[in-house]
Amino acid sequence: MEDLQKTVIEKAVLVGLSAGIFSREENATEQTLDELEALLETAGGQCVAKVLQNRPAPDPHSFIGEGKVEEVRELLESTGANLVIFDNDLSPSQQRALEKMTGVAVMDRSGLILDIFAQRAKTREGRLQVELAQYKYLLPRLTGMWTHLERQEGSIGTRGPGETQLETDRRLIRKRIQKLEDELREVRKIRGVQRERRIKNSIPVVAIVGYTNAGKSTLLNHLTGAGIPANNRLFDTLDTTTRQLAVSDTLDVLLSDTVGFIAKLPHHLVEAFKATLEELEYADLLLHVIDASDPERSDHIAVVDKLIAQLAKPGIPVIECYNKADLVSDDDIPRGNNRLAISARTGLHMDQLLALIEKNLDQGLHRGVFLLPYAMGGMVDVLHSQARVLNLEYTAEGIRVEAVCDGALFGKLKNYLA
Ligand SMILES: Nc1nc2c(ncn2[C@@H]2O[C@H](COP(=O)(O)OP(=O)(O)OP(=O)(O)O)[C@@H](O)[C@H]2O)c(=O)[nH]1
Ligand SMILES: [Mg+2]
Repeated sequence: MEDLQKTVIEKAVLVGLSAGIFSREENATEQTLDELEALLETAGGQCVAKVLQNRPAPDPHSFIGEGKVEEVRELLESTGANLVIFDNDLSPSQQRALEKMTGVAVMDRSGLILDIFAQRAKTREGRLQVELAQYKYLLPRLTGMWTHLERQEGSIGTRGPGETQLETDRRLIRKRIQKLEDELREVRKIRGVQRERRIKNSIPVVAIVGYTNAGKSTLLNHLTGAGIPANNRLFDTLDTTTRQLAVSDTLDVLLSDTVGFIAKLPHHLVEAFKATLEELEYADLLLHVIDASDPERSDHIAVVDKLIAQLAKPGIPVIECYNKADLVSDDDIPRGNNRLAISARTGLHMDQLLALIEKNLDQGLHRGVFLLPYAMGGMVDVLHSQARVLNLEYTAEGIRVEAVCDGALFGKLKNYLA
């Protein structure tokens, strides 16, 4: 696939519709078209022209109106492009109508994002999730799809379920969806067991969330030396990586990197990626990483805040990390509680970030090494059930226990501090 990408650079015309009746989410603007271009480049394609159409409402048949479609067709001819990508979501019938009118393949933002995810997914779970989302996206688009268009395999929009599968009937695809859902349930069961173990060990979970390319993976790497790839491209990370981080003497946390958010994330994908995003649901604290140097940052913050509201525990504390502070001036960063300028690249204010994490998770815990007489052996069970035992040794002098416990238990054991 990588090789193919190098040789076949697909040229595409990008089209967006700005309509009075659209919500802010649905609407296309010059900025969302620029983002679509970045997505296209991420997928290995090249944008040759961008068209932004204004109408009070979409045309039910041609979406942007026949005159505009004609304009797009001419652009295709003059540039030699063979693909049109819409920034807005198209219904399956609109997509088909537009393919007929332009004579080339037409896809929408959801289709493009799905394609990128298909290129990126590496773990079994990631692949299952993407494949499931692709089938769900394709199912209503099955009839006649691609049949009138000759497209090279491996080009944008053709990855994942292959042509031959697409030609099989819907019943088979539904069956496949069923099977994928079963497999995913299995994978998730394992994840659930791992999570239970964590809850039992009562290590707080901190999830790093944020818009794609904000610097989430770089932050995890900086704090934990996780060594996961961090690249200047959209959706670099699809799999959750979790590492333990010693925040202070008494506080260890599990820090998780998550998949990046983007405006107009296809809802099939949100559904399919629930498992990955489940990290949010179980997190005790969120680090919302913001690319402070991005002119669209306030829109990005809004998108992420909305998804947090949907996916995380209500009332969960969020630390807003204005990242890439090395690229902007100090005045450009808003102040406030739980807000901080950082640079995951240079390490700026990492100590302050750790202090803020500790403050948010303050559980009044104490860490101590106790030397218990053997007559107090029963206390070992108490410690196991109510504290986090880090170390336990039976010595000639007594039972030596290193543990993190709450104030009440610590008070009881104070006299036995080694
Ligand atoms: N100048 C600067 N660049 C940064 C900083 N943090 C991250 N970057 C760069 O921003 C780009 C994206 O970083 P990633 O850590 O991959 O971003 P991400 O949020 O994990 O992105 P996705 O996984 O694609 O959602 C990379 O090129 C990083 O080197 C920073 O503090 N300063
Ligand atoms: Mg990442």
